[in-house]
Amino acid sequence: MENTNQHPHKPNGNGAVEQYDAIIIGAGVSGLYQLYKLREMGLSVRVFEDAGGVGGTWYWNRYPGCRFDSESETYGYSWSEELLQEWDWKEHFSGQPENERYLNFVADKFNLRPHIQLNSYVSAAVYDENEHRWEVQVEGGQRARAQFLIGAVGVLSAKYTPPFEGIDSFEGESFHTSNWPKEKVDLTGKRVGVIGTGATAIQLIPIVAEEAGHLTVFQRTANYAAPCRNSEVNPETQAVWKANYPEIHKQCRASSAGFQHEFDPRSALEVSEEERLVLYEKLWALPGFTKWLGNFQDIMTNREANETFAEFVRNKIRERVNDPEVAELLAPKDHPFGAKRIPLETYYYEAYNRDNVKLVDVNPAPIEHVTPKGVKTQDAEYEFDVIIYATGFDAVSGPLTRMDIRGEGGKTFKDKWANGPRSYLGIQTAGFPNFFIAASTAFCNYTVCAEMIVEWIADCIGHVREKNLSSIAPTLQAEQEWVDHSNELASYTLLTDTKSWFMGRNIPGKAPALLLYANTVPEYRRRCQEAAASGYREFVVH
Ligand code: NA7
Repeated sequence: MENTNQHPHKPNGNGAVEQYDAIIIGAGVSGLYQLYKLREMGLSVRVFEDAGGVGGTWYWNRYPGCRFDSESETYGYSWSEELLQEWDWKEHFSGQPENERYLNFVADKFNLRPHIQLNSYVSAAVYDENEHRWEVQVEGGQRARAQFLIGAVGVLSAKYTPPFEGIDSFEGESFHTSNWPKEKVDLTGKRVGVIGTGATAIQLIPIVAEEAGHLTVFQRTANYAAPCRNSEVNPETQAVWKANYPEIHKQCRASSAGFQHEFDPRSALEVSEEERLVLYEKLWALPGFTKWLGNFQDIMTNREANETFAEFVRNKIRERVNDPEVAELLAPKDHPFGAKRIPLETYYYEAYNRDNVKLVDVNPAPIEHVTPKGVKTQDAEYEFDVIIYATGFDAVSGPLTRMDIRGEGGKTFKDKWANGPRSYLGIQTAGFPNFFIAASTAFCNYTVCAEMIVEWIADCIGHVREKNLSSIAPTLQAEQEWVDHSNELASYTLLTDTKSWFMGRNIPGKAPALLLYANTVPEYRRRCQEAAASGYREFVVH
């Protein structure tokens, strides 16, 4: 296999401006498939990737315990029967090392590497209105131009570290989970502090707890974590998947959220408490997001219905944590179940029964700053050898607004999205012709919607080329209607009042807006298909 840490030729920035048909930013799940699609169509394509290897999320998030929260057989690409038959998933919820291997396998199998330039962060992209071309600037000075620019930068790739004073003064080692080193980090016997208790921390904590001498977890908001129930895939199951992939993918595409789970059509409130508990126990015993996406249909829209399950989960936490005070701290009471992303866990709650693990609630006494020796909260000082920031991401808009992207009239993308995402279909933005966002921003099993979006973009680019057009961008009206429609859908959910990355509320100063499209997968696909089938009626073309 080709060495993923190097690239044959990274120009030094003094050369001429390179010309391509399309430039893709990012070589993760979406970017790799976009590259494959556009190459198949005969376009010259360049992918610029910030990382030292392909894989996106699965390159960066190599912290201990990192894995899919989707069933492996539903997360893998569906577009190559050969790939589906050749690849064996080892675990039902595959871990980061295997996921990274998978995406490297894809890059090799489809000969994608010659088109990918690693260690290349795109810092700026400017649209040339006369030539209908994008010119991108890669950090270090290299420039390249293309008619089409695709931001395949993911939704959770711009890491967020709270701006604690003194971070750089810390004398021990510190890591953000999404910038975890490739080399093993030895925590044996060390005093470790973990800041954050989101999905990432919840995967990480049980493993760190076993290795560290002492672990202190700083929690601001408790989460409703549910058992992942991961296991190895046996050969029989592997064979069943391989024989049934078309059916598996069909089921995912037809479901509300791109999984093989489907909501129970009944209301939680129309059945007796006894009946409710029977379903809840059954869901609890199953792997994956069944507890969320196989639940009564109204748990995500009706507060009272939601509370019946929220209390069920709190009781499960209380059963598993020995110290009742710690259990109460871990049992969320400030937001509905599912209003934040449900983390899947493996012995997370049991970690707090260990003598070497301490939970610190930072609500009464927030973290004030980082010191050379550790962390200072308002009422205590904690000394550490290692601090782990599991503090999340500037989601969805962050990776895009951190680049200096300028569309028609020099308008910046950052300004355009200052009050929340403004797009049509989550894919294109008015005033930024030929710029496409290839990231799944639906409530969707990531790859299921990402594939659909990548294919939509490829078709749209095919349309522009076929009709000899120069550019395409949605009308302002189509964009406004999409924003209104998305906000209306958001208003029917229980998501909007919660402080979560879904709402951008985890980032101080970020305008609150639901960053994901709260519709079902079939309905989202229907709208995307309609936009194309109408002959791109809602778009301005030149
Ligand atoms: P999350 O879910 O955004 O979690 C970040 C955590 O960091 C969360 O518990 C935060 O508390 C905590 N945090 C952030 N800033 C602070 C400060 N200043 N003090 C204390 N605690 C803080 O990110 P993850 O990486 O866990 O997961 C992101 C997604 O990746 C996940 O949903 C999956 O889709 C994959 P808060 O909740 O804001 O009170």
